[in-house]
Amino acid sequence: MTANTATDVLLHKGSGLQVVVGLGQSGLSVARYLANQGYQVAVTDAQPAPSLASQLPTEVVIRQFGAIDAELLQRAARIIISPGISLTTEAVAAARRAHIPVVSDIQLFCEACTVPIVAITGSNAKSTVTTLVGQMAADAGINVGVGGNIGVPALTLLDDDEMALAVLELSSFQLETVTNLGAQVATVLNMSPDHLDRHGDMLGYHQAKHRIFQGAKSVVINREDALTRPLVADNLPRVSTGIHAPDKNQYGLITDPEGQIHLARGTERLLSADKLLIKGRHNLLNAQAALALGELAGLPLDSMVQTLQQFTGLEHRCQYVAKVNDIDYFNDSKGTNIGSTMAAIEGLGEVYAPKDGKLLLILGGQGKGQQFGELTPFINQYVSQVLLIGEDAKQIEQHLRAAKISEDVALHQCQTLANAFATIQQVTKSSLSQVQAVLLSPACASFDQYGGYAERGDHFNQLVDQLSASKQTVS
Ligand code: UMA
Ligand code: ADP
Repeated sequence: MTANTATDVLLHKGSGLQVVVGLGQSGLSVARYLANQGYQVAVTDAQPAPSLASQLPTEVVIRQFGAIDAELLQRAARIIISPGISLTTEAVAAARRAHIPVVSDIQLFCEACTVPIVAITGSNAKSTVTTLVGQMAADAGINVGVGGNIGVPALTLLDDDEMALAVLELSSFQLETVTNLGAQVATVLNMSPDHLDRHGDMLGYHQAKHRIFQGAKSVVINREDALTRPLVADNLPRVSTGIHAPDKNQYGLITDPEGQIHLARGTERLLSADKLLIKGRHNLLNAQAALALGELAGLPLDSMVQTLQQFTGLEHRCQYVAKVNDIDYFNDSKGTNIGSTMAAIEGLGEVYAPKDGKLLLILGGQGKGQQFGELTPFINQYVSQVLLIGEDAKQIEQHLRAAKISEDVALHQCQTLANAFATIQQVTKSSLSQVQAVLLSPACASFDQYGGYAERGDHFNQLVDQLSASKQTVS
């Protein structure tokens, strides 16, 4: 699939130094890819001894670790920046001022990729929808590559010569240095504040996300969120998703007189919502997005509907863990921004409210510059106890109080998840708390206390297991 002829190699050797900034997963994939293409490659990373250095190809001899090497960047013909590194990092900003091109691994990928690309971004639901579309393509017998922000560096997909379709989850960090992606179909699934510490404000974040539409052949938009519409290219084929009955050839929901909800395309009922294993209104939108993307990528509708019925969802996304002492525990550690936490509170809150049940919400970590007061209406409606953890816990409490959190909601500063579990045992002793479910949906990054959301979610699951085991020992 990749252009890697002897002539290319010769050409590349003369095309100047390629400097890879950041030696994480994506930096390693870039260094390998470019070295394999015959480029002269250098790598720099702020860590003194990045753990992936031992996996670099031997041809990569220039390795500057311990700081991002500003002088090396000034010698670059092109810089390939890792998504976790901000363009405002001084050495990178100086190189840009010197008119040295700065691109991401995704730019290299789309320039080399010869098969159609399904490109997916959004504040939330990216991994869920990307996995679903990938599964739909695989079930339809297509050799599909699934990668990007989901954890498989995009360039590694090019190793498969037989790949016929690429499904990419893309973050705003990856998109901010991508030009003319040229996807077969592109979407911004939804937009709510996230990564504002990196993008400055919602406008900067929106601009980065919307680069996904550059050169797209078709688009999927979310009718519930005007910020998902491309600002240009109104003439492109487009399919929309939403919570109301859809127009012809669009996706939406149709509710029977008996109250049964169906996923629908135009007037055609495709599947009743209770056949889906992933629950909540947000997942009905996610299922539609996957169908619409699949349709524009040429996947057969019948087969996609079959896949939907098998899909059990991903770990750490409103994942049911266990029932202990009559309380359900849910791990939504991937709820790392207020938009996802709102969806989780509303989705689960609606399940327990008819039984007079309330949620106990564990919130906190690194706040990323978000306005947590926006959670207050959801908390006031569905939550009776909020347990705060992590480095921005105090600030989150201030935001919630400033936004008039109800006096019926108790706030507890717990600092750590382990302390939170001690508090859970205290507060749930009283039936007055009304708590029927514990929800970890922190609306924050985890890096102050954990290696990532998965580690935080695993710790939560482990604490639930311990609680369950201690209960069995006592009884
Ligand atoms: N580094 C520096 N200076 C800095 C910051 C980082 O030198 O200022 C170095 C670190 O020392 C480290 C390397 O850069 O060695 C890490 O690079 P990275 O943070 O870009 O991480 P990768 O391992 O390359 O993983 C990246 C994505 N990470 C981020 O965007 C932060 C992964 O998304 C992605 O799966 C992977 O590429 C493959 O495409 C993770 C993520 O957290 C899951 N994404 C964010 C999110 O989903 O919210 C956007
Ligand atoms: P991403 O890859 O964008 O982070 P995930 O599929 O991993 O998305 O889900 C992240 C979080 O967002 C989870 O906590 C999940 O419960 C929540 N979520 C899933 N779909 C939606 C949606 N349509 N709107 C808001 N939140 C959602």
